[in-house]
Amino acid sequence: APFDGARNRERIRRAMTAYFVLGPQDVEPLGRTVLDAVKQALAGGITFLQLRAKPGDAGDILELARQISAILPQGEPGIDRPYFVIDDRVDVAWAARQEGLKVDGVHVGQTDLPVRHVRALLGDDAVIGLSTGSVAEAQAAAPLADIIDYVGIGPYHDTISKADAPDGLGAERFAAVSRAARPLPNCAIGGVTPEDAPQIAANGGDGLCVISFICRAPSIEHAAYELRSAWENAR
Ligand code: TZP
Ligand code: MG
Repeated sequence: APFDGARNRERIRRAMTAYFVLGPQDVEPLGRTVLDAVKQALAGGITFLQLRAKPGDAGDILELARQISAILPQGEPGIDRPYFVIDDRVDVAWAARQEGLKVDGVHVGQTDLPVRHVRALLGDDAVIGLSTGSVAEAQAAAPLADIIDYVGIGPYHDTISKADAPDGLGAERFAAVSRAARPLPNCAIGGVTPEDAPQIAANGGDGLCVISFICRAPSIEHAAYELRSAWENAR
């Protein structure tokens, strides 16, 4: 494949395979810690990680990012270790990168800072993801393919993990959104489990993004492994 710049779109597309999102709110009610959950998910082979702490003070998120960074393997993201991004907080992602943490960038939503400003603040080699939930949002994202690195598309099914989320898109609407987002890599999020892998793969998805499937599993390591295997078998 031709070289596609410092951020390497095809490497990011491959890393959509098993994308794990979590914050204290997702695990602490279950008697787990973010750090333990991340350790186990790393052992299971996740390919992308997002720290999504809601609510979260900047200093607290930065401290969690330091702790996560310390347990991530050395080396290249997408090759030697999962990519690691921070949800919403461009300021925290910037500070983390200033500190030399293994924080690759940020994932923003439709009402966060516009992505051209995010790119200007974080620089050329940061990874920037954007949430999309409709064909219109994906059509607006696709021309920004020089600015953003991937889109999250969802909710795929109804979700229990995001209070203000609309109803699930279902496979057919997901297909239309993923088509509109091309050539950007994408992941499907919202009630996703390994069982969804064949349908998501058949409808233009590049990978599986989950909170509860991993956070609520009896074995986080096993769940992460199942998620990754399901995608590798389906694509
Ligand atoms: N954005 C759309 S759905 C969702 C987010 C953050 C939550 C996904 O969590 P789960 O538990 O995998 O449905
Ligand atoms: Mg957000």
